[in-house]
Amino acid sequence: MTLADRQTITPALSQWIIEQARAGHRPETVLEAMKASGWREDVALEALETVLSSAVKPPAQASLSPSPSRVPEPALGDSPATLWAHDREVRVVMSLREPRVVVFSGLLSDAECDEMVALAGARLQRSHTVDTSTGDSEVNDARTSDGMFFTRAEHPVCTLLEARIAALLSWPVENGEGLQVLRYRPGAEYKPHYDYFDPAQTGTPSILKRGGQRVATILTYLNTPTRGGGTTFPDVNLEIAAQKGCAVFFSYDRPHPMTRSLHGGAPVHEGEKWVATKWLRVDRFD
Ligand code: PD2
Ligand code: ZN
Repeated sequence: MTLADRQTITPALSQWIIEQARAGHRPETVLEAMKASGWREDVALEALETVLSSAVKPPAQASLSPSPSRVPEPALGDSPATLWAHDREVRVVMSLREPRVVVFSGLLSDAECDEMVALAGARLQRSHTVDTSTGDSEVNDARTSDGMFFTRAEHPVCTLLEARIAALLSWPVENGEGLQVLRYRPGAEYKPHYDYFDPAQTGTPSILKRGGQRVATILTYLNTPTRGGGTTFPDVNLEIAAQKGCAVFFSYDRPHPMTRSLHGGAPVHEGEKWVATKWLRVDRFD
């Protein structure tokens, strides 16, 4: 029997459509995917309309996006100029509520940045990203930097940065992945993406077994590129300039585009850019 012979809206198909909507895929995208796997357009459209119109009726509407998690957050309640981060004062440069973005200066000293660059430099390789359909890491054209990973507390300077981040964001050190250092040469960039793992991808459940979802990112700039290399948030037309020792923190309370946490590394035009990324999980990352 071919697919065309049995084009009815089964419970499995309804569930799949709801999952696509929950993952933030637009109905048009889901329609294209159904057509590509052999569904007639009229049947696919009817299935989408039937399933989505019943799924969006309250109270089912809330279940269309994943429920929110607790997220790391700096104590900015009374708008302090500085925050104490383990062993030093860090300055608050700017904050945005939606998406949640906070920029700090003085998270690392110049000497600490230089040390991290020297330690990482010898171990750089063409950057990989996690392929969420398999859980494996792969070279990706969207990311033309070179990178390496430290394990947690691998060097005293890593331990210090990790302790500062934990104190600044009131989030356990144990919930952090090891620091990743990236180097971008002129022309290199990291195209806009989300840092959370896409729930619709088949490899995601296996990735989430260790530490659960990512819920926040803090990028620390280890040098100042001469031109270009900012971190962009295209949904809100925001660009954070890369400045040595400064850091940009952003959180996403659910793995969904509604967090507006889409972000990218703009192309470097002149000089190099070095950055240390720390991803924070909802649970312990052991
Ligand atoms: O280097 C950056 O500015 C950047 C931008 C977006 C890094 C990352 N994402 C990342 O490491 O996830
Ligand atoms: Zn990112």
